[in-house]
Amino acid sequence: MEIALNPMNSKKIIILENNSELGAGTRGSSLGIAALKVAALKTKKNYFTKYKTEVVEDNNELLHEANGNELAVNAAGILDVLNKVHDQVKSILDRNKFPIVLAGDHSSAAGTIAGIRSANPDARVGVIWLDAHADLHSPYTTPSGNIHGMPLAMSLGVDNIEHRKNAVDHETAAIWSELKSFGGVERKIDVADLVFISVRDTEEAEDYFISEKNIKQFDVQDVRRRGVKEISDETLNYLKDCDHIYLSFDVDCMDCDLVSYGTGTPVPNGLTENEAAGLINHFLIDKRVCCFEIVEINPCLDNKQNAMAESAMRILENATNIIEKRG
Ligand SMILES: [Mn+2]
Repeated sequence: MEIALNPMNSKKIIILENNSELGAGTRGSSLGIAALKVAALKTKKNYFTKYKTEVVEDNNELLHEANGNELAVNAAGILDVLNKVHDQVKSILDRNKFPIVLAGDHSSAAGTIAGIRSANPDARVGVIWLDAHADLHSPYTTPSGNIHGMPLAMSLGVDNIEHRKNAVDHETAAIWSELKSFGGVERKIDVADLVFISVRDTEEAEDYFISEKNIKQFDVQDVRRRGVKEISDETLNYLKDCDHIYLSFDVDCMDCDLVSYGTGTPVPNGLTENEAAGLINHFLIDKRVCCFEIVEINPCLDNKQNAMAESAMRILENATNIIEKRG
């Protein structure tokens, strides 16, 4: 039987699905995109037939095998996925399309940033990181070995070895070196071009790094007190020398008690859905924002059925409309 779908009517946006969850410490974020698709059915807007979707081949079957690398769990499988994310993001940008990346765990962002960098080798790339966590760990500082806590250290090409907590063996050091350098450039971004929003659950080694490097950050109270417009304007102005900006939305930037526990590492006292949406919508008006990524939805952990995916889906629909309209 032939089933006719709506014609794809967007020429601008391509959805890139990366179902990899090798970087997370709890299981289920590979179902995050499926949960988003279920959420989309409620709105009857045919979101997923409007856009061409490309899929990254994952290595999630590796989860069923023992992994001996305790300080960089599943590193080899993740490196392979990140190379593919890099290639596919670069390819989408090379075709002058806007990639919306929907991913399982946040390690995906290292591949996305690498792809943006490769597509724009001479450009300065800024990063806006909406997250409860700083994701600045390396094998030298990680308390868990989970690589979804490391994508920014990979992208910045840093070890934070001054504040090391762990003795790293040669094999781990070698693959970590590859994780920092894949995609052809060792330092994809600079600490001066990074802005944290809603980061509130960090480890000491990360705190030292953030304070020593003077990384720009806005906490939840800043957003609540000053409003999304002022914070987003100040963020974009802070990144005024960047040619391109990547917007990374880890759903755990939102308050787990207000929104949902449907994410791998839920943290209280976060943004409301409206605050997160407001910030994202303001950022996306700026045409330098060249890629938007949503990560870490985990329906297996959701205490309110599919609430996290439904929340993320509302944000995604609004964000997509803004990208479509900005010309
Ligand atoms: Mn994260």
